Amino acid sequence: MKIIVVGGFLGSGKTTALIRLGTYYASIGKIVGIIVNEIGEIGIDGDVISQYGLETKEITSGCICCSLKMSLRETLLSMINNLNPDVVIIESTGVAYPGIIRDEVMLMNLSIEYEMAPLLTLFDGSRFKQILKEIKNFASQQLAQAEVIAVSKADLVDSSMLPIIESAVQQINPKAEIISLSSKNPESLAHLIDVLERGGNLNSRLSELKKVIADDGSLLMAGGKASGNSVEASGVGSYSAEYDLDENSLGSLTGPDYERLVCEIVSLIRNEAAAKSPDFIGHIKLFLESGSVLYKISLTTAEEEPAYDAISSAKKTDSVLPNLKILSAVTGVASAEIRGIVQKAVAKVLNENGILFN
Ligand SMILES: Nc1nc2c(ncn2[C@@H]2O[C@H](COP(=O)(O)OP(=O)(O)OP(=O)(O)O)[C@@H](O)[C@H]2O)c(=O)[nH]1
Ligand SMILES: [Mg+2]
Repeated sequence: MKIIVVGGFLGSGKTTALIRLGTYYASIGKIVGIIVNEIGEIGIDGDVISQYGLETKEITSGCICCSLKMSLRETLLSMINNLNPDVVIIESTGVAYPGIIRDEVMLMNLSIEYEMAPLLTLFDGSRFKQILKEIKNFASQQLAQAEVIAVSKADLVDSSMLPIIESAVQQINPKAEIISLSSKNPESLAHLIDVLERGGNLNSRLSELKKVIADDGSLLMAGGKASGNSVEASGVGSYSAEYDLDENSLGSLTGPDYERLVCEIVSLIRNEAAAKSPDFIGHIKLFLESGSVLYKISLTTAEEEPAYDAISSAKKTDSVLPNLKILSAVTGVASAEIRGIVQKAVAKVLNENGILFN
């Protein structure tokens, strides 16, 4: 069994990349299990990933590198027992230290033979400037233990900027192998898989690992600093919620109506959050299911317009009651404030459109 841990800040493209990795491994006959951790009580990525027919377990309401280490263990063990996967891909939250998750897995003494892929951390090339402005220290900590750093969304980065970003990232972590990644580009993904398949030596990782474990068994960050709570260190406020939508009041809404609705909600949240934190970065994501209509919409900076992610469903969704899930996690806005912003925006748009909700 191979275990791949994928880390990287909010909205850096982890889920998009792992869906493609998982689909690739499934297509060559491997049994694939995905574990995805979301910071809020309501998860969205698990729903999205399972739409692609991949076996997915979601861990919500906290971070598996801080408060939910036991949940990770239980989830991984039950996945091994029930699915017997060849490949397990673990997506951390965007506010986790991915190195700690890799270390936790290695300390679990799993009874079956496994190989850890090099620790992969994504760094969003398209938000390079904003990341350095808003969360330089936190992002550096995320990158510190990575073995492979993928400068993601390379298709959105000017080709003259790419080497500059790569060398800036290399300075933060001189030991890591730096690659560029566009999840839209099969060649780029093939290169990533190649790098992950090189595997690595478990013993040499274990000896590295011993350097980051304190005498009392607690984990240290690179540089000898105590790990602390990554969610607090990130300065990100977050809120997630799920709304059941009344089927009758949806009436004759069609695809374009839903598109307008979800766009309005996300834009309203962006505007209100930007009023408090003008340069925020993070991830505001919304997932809507109604009959055969299925949308995921994402926004990762204060300046961006909401963008749709096309979802080609492997599951039939007609039986699902209409519902809307939303997760907002942004820098510089307290969780209580983001909660108020989300609740107000959703209520305003649904009320204006005569949609009853719970
Ligand atoms: N152009 C482009 N967009 C991408 C790429 N990868 C991801 N995206 C977009 O970036 C947004 C965030 O992608 P996700 O895969 O949800 O990011 P994530 O890191 O899983 O986000 P969190 O789990 O919330 O931290 C979505 O709108 C994706 O479509 C890429 O390679 N190129
Ligand atoms: Mg994700």
